[in-house]
Amino acid sequence: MSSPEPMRRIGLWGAPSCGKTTYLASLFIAAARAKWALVGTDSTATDFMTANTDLLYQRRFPPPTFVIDNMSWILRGTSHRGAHLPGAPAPRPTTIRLDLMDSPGMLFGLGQQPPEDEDDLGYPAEDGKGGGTAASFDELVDRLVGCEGILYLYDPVRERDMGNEFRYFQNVLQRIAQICEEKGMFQGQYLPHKIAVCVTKFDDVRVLRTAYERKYLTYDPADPHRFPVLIPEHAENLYSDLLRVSSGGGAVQVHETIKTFFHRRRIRYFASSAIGFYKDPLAQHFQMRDFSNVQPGEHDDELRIRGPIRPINILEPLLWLGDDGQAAR
Ligand SMILES: Nc1nc2c(ncn2[C@@H]2O[C@H](COP(=O)(O)OP(=O)(O)O)[C@@H](O)[C@H]2O)c(=O)[nH]1
Ligand SMILES: [Mg+2]
Repeated sequence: MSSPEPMRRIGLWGAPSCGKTTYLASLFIAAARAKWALVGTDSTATDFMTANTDLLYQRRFPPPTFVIDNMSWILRGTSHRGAHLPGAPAPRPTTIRLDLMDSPGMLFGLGQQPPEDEDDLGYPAEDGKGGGTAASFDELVDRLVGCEGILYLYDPVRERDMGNEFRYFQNVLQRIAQICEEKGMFQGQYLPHKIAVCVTKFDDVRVLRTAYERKYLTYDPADPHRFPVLIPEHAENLYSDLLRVSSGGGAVQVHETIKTFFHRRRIRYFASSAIGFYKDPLAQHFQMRDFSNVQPGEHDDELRIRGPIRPINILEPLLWLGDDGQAAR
């Protein structure tokens, strides 16, 4: 009889408003569809998931979160790794712990105070809870260091407008590196972690068009809707192309830094969407001229989701990170 794998820990990390909460809200849906159970580790985590998943079903996005979220969920399912190969290991029960690292304080670590005009960084200036403290920063970085895998969400749409990704990223990464140095965790020049670099909002017109124009797309012949699928070999190209068109230009440096600090066998690129594409119910297939699943609200300026939720690549990065068999030694 096969014994259960030890629990793998994954930290979910990304700049404010890159889509972490929406990612989590759709994870419950994506996981259930793939027969993976997602369970909160306490009632705060469960209530958060219930409320945000419910909002998605109401075709609304979760509200912004400005407080420090110290929440975790456990993903339970069966790993079929290599099932298609001869002599494959038997499917085995798998348990993955997902920690949300979501704090404005991540940006301003080491006791720095947020600048006066926070608006350009995506937080309300009047929010007293949003500033972050040295303790919260250190605590969250410590938790990231303690994970085997890091799910790093990158929002190309936000970056195009704000252009502060590198500033945000390097602040956290340098601290992670320092702690790993102190603890003797480096493996040669590399951090020991796996990192899934995940471009969010794949359904956004600007993101999908880039992939389409560069010929990075295909579709699954078994999919009756013929929704576009990113060719896995092009996932890194899409990420790097999107970085190059971002407003600050500094975002390109994030990619270089990832490749400097993480072993290439421990990096994988994905493009995900929490909500998926819209398909006109009367059309036979997905249509390139009308696929946006987001629309303005009729009575307010809150964005609404237009059609059914079809999460794309939401569970996949977690399963890759949670798989201990591929990490380079
Ligand atoms: N088009 C699209 N927009 C998204 C998606 N996920 C999030 N968003 C948008 O990004 C905003 C911020 O997302 P949120 O999850 O709150 O980011 P967080 O601050 O990282 O938790 C949402 O209000 C949506 O407008 C997605 O999959 N597709
Ligand atoms: Mg949030």
